Amino acid sequence: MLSGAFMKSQLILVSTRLPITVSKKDGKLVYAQSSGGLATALSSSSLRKNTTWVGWPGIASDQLTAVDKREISAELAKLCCKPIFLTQNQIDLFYSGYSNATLWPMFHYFPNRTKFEHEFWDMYRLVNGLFSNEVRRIASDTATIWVHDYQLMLLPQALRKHIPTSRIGFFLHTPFPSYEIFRLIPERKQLLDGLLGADLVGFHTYDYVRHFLSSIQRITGRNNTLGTIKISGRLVKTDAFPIGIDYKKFSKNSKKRAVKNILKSFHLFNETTKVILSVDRTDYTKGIPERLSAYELFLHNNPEYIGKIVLILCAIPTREGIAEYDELRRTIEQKVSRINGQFSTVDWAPIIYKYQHTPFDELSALYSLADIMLVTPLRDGMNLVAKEYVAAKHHDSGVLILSEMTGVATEFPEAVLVNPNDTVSIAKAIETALEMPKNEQK
Ligand code: GDG
Repeated sequence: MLSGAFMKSQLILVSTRLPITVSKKDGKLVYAQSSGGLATALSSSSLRKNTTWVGWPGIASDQLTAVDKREISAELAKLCCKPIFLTQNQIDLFYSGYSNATLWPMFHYFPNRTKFEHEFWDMYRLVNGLFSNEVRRIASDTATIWVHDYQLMLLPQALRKHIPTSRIGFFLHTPFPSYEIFRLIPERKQLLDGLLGADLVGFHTYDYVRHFLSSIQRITGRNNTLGTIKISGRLVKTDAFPIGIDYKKFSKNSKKRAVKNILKSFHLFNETTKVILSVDRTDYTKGIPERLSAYELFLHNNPEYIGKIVLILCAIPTREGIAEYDELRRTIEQKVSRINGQFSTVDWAPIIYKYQHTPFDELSALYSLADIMLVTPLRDGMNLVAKEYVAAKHHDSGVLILSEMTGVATEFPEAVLVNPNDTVSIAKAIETALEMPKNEQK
């Protein structure tokens, strides 16, 4: 429960992306909801009074006139959001560069995909400084400032310097890797010092807390007492706060008439067709090609399911224009087309592939429809999709096949747990899920 005093004080949420993304179409500004775990998870907090959400609105300032910027600021102010405008060069080096080409792969245990460039780091520092200036402009001395994610690891320290009386929290949405991985980052010490500016540093799981404390000890030489680190008379607490979902939103939505109508419109699926669902951003950490190989193996091993099973693969566009992501999309599309070419009959295809954003009601209908939810990331901080499926199925039967490498696996031991690198065991898990008695599913 939040205390009364906290509820009245000023709360500033800071994340790289705002929950609203602005784009320009035919010269006009268009506003849309941002997709991804952080936006979904925080959207209910933003409804609290006296809250401002600070972040980048998703469009390069080079594309905007002064009038555009004023309009964006005014529109977003109605939603308690404050935009920070970034140039294309800043986005390339800070966002696509240090954040997504250095920290993201490293934090997900992909050191061989990691790029180290001095100019990425210089821009990371500069943009964290820009965020600090903007937050300072609106923060009172007693504000609670809640900084999110790996793109803003230097921000707690920068804010502490200028607003020492504020309360600063930091939450990491990705895994925090083991020391052996973290130590590979050239700027490891500066990143940790940045986080130590916070009063509270939160992670999804105790394993991530343990990894963080071990890096703190070995890189900065600071010890901790039960997760609390003492720094010149100040305490920095660390703990696990596994992120949740708006449970009612997902459990109730499946009962809505609009969602039921969408379900009815899926006339392709008769009672005997088994439906497997897969929903992720198209990111190499999510293990989509490996998942497809496992499904291909399942079809080889179980020809009796030909014509009776369908995999609905919802791949949501993300970080488009970055070579590795474009390459991943091509790999997925080649695999989908190979599997469909190999097994399709004139009136059936084993995979329905969507590379687009799915509206919320349709996503709810798909969760309701699915007999099996296939969540097999190679590494994932938490994974909200797994939680959403369980919530949507709360009165119904269904089976969640879940990667051991997700944060959510520590909370869902009842799921069918798999090693995402082991395609044979994923194919077997599909068989197990299909044969599982209804009462066990429930
Ligand atoms: C990061 C961490 C951590 C996705 N596609 C559509 C859509 N979504 C929604 C899902 C879900 C969210 O986006 C995805 O969240 P995840 O947790 O699965 O994954 P990331 O985006 O990688 O999130 C992750 C999370 O932050 C929170 O801390 O769990 O580990 O990587 O809510 O429903 N929603 C709609 N259409 C789509 O096409 N409506």
